[in-house]
Amino acid sequence: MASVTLLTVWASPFSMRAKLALLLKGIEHEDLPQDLGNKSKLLLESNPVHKKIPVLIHKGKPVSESVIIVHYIDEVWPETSPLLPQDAFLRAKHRFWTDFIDKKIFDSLAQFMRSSDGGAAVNEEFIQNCMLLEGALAELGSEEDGPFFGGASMSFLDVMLAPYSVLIPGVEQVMGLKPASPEQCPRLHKLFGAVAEHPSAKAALPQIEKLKEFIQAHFARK
Ligand SMILES: N[C@@H](CCC(=O)N[C@@H](CS)C(=O)NCC(=O)O)C(=O)O
Repeated sequence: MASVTLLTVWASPFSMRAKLALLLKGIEHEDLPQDLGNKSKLLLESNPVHKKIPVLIHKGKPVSESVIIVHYIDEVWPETSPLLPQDAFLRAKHRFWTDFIDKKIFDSLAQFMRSSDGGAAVNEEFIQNCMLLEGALAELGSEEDGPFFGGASMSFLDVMLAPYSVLIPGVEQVMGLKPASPEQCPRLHKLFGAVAEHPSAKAALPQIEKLKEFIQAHFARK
């Protein structure tokens, strides 16, 4: 096994985060794609509590949970592309909005995907959550500094959010999600546009067309 190995599923937004952090930092690693319908001994032994991907195995030691994995990567390889800001208050902000993304953005999107009534109410909630995130972008940095939370370069929060740049259009195009408009969330639209152009993100995130096939096969309402 390589010194750095990622147990992964390509369509998982959580896997995408770990992969993107590794690529941003230029860390040599091996991907071990997992079948969640038939979990490997390695996955079960590496993440015995949740039995979920992603898991990062570094020098034989497993680290689970995407947020914890990206923190770990940033701490172990601090010299290239630091992801979290130096300032403790700004670090707290990155952690706060990461928690918001996982608790509010992900949950409202997942609820929309599971809804049996067309999901209009939860779609509205999703848009409101995106608008709160838009406010965070304005609060944490000026547009002149660059499109990302990290200004010109991707930061921790950008890594957390990047998978949504493919997930949202995928769910929009397959399941009819109404995303926040460019008028409602101009900075968020620019951020997603910049993610689509970023070389590491291009390598870490799937093509929207491929993701759409996955969403169609696994989530589309019959
Ligand atoms: N909070 C976890 C979520 C990871 C997660 O939900 N992984 C899913 C795939 S997207 C999984 O492994 N599911 C397998 C299962 O639930 O049995 C993280 O951030 O890493």
